[in-house]
Amino acid sequence: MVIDKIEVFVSCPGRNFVTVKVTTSDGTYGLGDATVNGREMAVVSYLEEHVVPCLIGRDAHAIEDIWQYLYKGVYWRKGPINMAAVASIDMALWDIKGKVAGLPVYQLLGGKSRNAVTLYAHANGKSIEQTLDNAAQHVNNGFKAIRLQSAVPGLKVTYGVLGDKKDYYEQQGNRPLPPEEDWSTPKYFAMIEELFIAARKRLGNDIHLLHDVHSRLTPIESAKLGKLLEPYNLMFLEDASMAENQENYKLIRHHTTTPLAIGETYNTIWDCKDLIQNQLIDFIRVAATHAGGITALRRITDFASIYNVKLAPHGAPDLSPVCMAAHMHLNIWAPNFGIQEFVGFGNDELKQLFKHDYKVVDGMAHVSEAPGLGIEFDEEAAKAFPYKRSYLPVCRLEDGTVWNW
Ligand code: CS2
Ligand code: MG
Repeated sequence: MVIDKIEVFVSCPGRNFVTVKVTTSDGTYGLGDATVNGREMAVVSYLEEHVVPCLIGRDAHAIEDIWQYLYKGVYWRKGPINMAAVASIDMALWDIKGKVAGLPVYQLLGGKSRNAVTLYAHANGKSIEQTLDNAAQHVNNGFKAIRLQSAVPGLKVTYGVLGDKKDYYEQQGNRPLPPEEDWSTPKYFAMIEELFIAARKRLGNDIHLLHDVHSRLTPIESAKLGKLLEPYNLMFLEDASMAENQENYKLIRHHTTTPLAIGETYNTIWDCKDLIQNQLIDFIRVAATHAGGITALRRITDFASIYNVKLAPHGAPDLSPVCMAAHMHLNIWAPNFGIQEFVGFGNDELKQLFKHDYKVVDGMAHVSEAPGLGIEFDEEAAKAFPYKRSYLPVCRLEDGTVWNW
């Protein structure tokens, strides 16, 4: 059974997705996600020009060899564009292997470690009250873990808080140039403790609370924030600071017992290695699409388990439903699974294009029993939603300095 055809589809059902379909000589096909938010066409060209021609005629079962061929074999290792291309092929090959075996992918990984996958929902708001109203709604719907983000008074825009637009930020397709946002650390510090004081009062102590800083703080400011939030018992504080210099997290770690999470932009095990082996974080937030697929996430997860670090995959809507399906199989298998971020795929266009087979009940995902990944993509319907150039915002301090987004 050899690889016969590889097709790359770019569609915009509310936001852009790059979907890869690998078809074998016996007609079996598998799907992969290659979406790199705001840089979609770079991956398409990398796949079509440099990856696809090398794979036609290769054994579709040789997942590990193909992974190594695309990683070690290319000289230019790592990087988001390269690794998203590797990831999409890898996911599609696992999908195919499962279909041929007649088994869901989690069975090929070693079977279930739990009954269902715990999810965390997002609660955003223009005010603390609105954030907590949204959080209370998630609790009513059965969620046991919620990420809280609230607008910072005095800033023009706050990430994830959209005023009267209902959609999550990244679901707004068609931003032909990057919008800009402002940031002030003092204004943020004036709000943030109030959010968690009010959250514990309103939601009690049984709900897991999480928060994403989007790397806006320096390490010493992150250390201060971690200490400040200790009384409110967060499940984790995400992306407090950048960790291009992984030493940054030593400083944060030495000052606080608030659990730390990072990894959504990481592309390989090397990006997480020092943080994991020095036990500077508690959750690793890699995504199958951005860190090299199921093969790579399985390896990172096993490595992390030795150091008591749990898997908490990135789950923003810029990862397609194909990636989320792959995560579900990893999550139900991983002995050191922590939690899955889950914003959902609300819009109707998107539901027309992608059909997944897992079910969400009371904030838990019940994983697909269909052979392979349990995901379908309607390539005919996709034609009605062509690519639209769109960017994430750029962040600036109030004096105009470009800042971390
Ligand atoms: C966020 C994302 O979900 C998260 O944790 O950090 O919304 C992130 O900003 C986007 O995925 C960027 O594309
Ligand atoms: Mg994040």
